[in-house]
Amino acid sequence: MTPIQKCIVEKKSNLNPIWLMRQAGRYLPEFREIRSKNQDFIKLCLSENLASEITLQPIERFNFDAAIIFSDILMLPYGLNQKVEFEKNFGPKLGNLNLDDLKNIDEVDFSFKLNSVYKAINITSNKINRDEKDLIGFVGAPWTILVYMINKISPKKKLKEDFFKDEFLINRLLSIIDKFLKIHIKNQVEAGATIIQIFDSWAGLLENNIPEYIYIPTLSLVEYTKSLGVPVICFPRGIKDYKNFCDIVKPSAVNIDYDIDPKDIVKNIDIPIQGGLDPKILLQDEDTLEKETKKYLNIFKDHPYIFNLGHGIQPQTKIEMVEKLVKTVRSFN
Ligand code: 1CP
Repeated sequence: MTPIQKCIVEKKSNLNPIWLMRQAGRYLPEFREIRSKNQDFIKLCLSENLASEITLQPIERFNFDAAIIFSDILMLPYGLNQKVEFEKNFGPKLGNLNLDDLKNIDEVDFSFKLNSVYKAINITSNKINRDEKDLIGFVGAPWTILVYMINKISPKKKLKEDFFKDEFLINRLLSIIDKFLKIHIKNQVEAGATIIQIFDSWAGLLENNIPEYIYIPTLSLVEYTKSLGVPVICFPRGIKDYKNFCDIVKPSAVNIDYDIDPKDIVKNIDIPIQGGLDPKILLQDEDTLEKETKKYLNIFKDHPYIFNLGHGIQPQTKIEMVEKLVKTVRSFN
């Protein structure tokens, strides 16, 4: 069993496995080199050999305990035939939504469109030592996918006032998203993903109706993933009440964000915990990094804990700082 599986399934503490959210990406020079020759981001995600190579880059450099497949949460709307583009220095731009088109997509069309993602997982799965390392597949949570599909660009700090105006559209979309996220999860697991992480990057934008948009739709995916025999890690970024989230949604593990007090969490939540360290700490000096890293390790010393960040690693992060972080975690006891 891998260290992460021991931590999640057997609830062992003191193992401190480590991987980092967005570890395969922009802070790595070897990634930037590939990216500079591949301007179309979606096409790059769908180039199975390159996607697998990028997935393994941070493993080769830092020997992390898990690889996370190089893909994007927005492959879901892409698979549903909504146009998705990534514009430099701006972020994602999605095309218009047409419910009639969406209704015509079936499982076969969708899986065919995303087939290269599954091939990339399969190639990677055959290249890693599966007794030692996990291969993480992932999806965006229904709420976060809904936000991108309706808003069409990053909402940044808040939703437009008329976001909820078309109740029929929202309800139809949520049911389509639920169906295809499950297909996407199943395909990733069949291709070799050993854990699924659900990224709810915009959970913090919701003040009301959290059961309706977050708990219920996420619970549906968590139960489905567990039924496939695979652990599921949730990251409801910015949600105020992590304890309530865990009590209702019952993920196999939960990733906390950097605004959360880890001391409160360790007292109140008994499921395995992942993450927490503010990715901006990696932009400071080595001593601060060591101190902050040890703070998390000490607080979670008697709790099943997977070391990770409280959000994705920043593009400006220096390689030496990641090396320092890994060394601090690996030598802690
Ligand atoms: O080179 C580039 O310009 C592309 C940058 C990039 C990368 C490297 C994007 C565009 N996506 C990715 C890969 C990616 N995205 C991974 C790969 C595996 C890894 O190394 O972790 C993962 C897990 C994601 C997940 C993702 N995409 C999330 C959830 C996590 C989070 O950071 O909150 C979100 C919100 C996205 C959307 C997205 N994709 C890319 C960007 C710039 C964004 C965010 C835009 C926004 O702020 O709305």
